[in-house]
Amino acid sequence: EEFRERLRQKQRAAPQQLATTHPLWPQIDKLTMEQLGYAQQGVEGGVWQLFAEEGEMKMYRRELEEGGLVVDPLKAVHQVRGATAHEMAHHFWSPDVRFEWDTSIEQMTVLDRISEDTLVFLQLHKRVWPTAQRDALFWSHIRKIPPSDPANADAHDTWIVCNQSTDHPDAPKDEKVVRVELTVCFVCQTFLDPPPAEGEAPTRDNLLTKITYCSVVNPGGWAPASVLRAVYKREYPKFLKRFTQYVVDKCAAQPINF
Ligand code: 6CM
Repeated sequence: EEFRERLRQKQRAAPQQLATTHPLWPQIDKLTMEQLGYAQQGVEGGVWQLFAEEGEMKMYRRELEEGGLVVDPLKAVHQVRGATAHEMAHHFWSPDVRFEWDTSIEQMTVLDRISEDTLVFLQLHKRVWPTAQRDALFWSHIRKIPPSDPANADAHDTWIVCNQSTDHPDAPKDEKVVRVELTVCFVCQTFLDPPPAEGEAPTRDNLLTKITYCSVVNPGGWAPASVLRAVYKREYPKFLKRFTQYVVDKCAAQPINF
């Protein structure tokens, strides 16, 4: 019994493994900050073509092929009212709610918990006719970026989720399923617009969150360009609309989480 108690004490005292000691950490940190910079760049300059627009949501792509496969980079911007950047990013990252909004998934497994803010996911996606079924193996990291300019009083923290393909011993490639290669980032910033009245606490009516979503997905194997582009054109707007509405509805009756 004494031994068990000592063991319990030791377990309680054991520091949680820090992401910074994990071998993937330098890559996670570097890519996350690179993706943040990339997301913050505008879409002017003529390389981005608008392919979908609905209300505040605008989606752009750049046609690009690599080794005969479509890898079109995508960049979407959106604005929503009623939820914060933290709430948006949390729901995008959390495995607990993934099936509530990502309708492209058939199965999802968390293979590894690198740290409190970094998970390794294996996802099996729905098959798109006439191509082979796809899976995706990636680390997913969520991070808060404090405002760099303290004079920028109307903007709160920026939040980012960065997803990047990786390898994992528990996820060998299945010969029937093709593995995609992806780099995805989801970046949000909250503004108090309109600002609350002097001395009053903000309500959800004061929250305006600006969202940028960027992705580059290499299909990893044969897929006809026209089919892929048609699926992306239909599925990406559907995803971003559905996801943001899901978070707004879910948070509506809860206290604001900045
Ligand atoms: O970013 C999105 N979801 C994240 C969480 O799942 C994560 C996933 C990226 C997957 C990238 C696409 C894989 C391609 C598989 C084929 C798609 C089939 C669609 C079938 C629909 C019937 O970053 C949102 C991803 C939205 C994808 C359209």
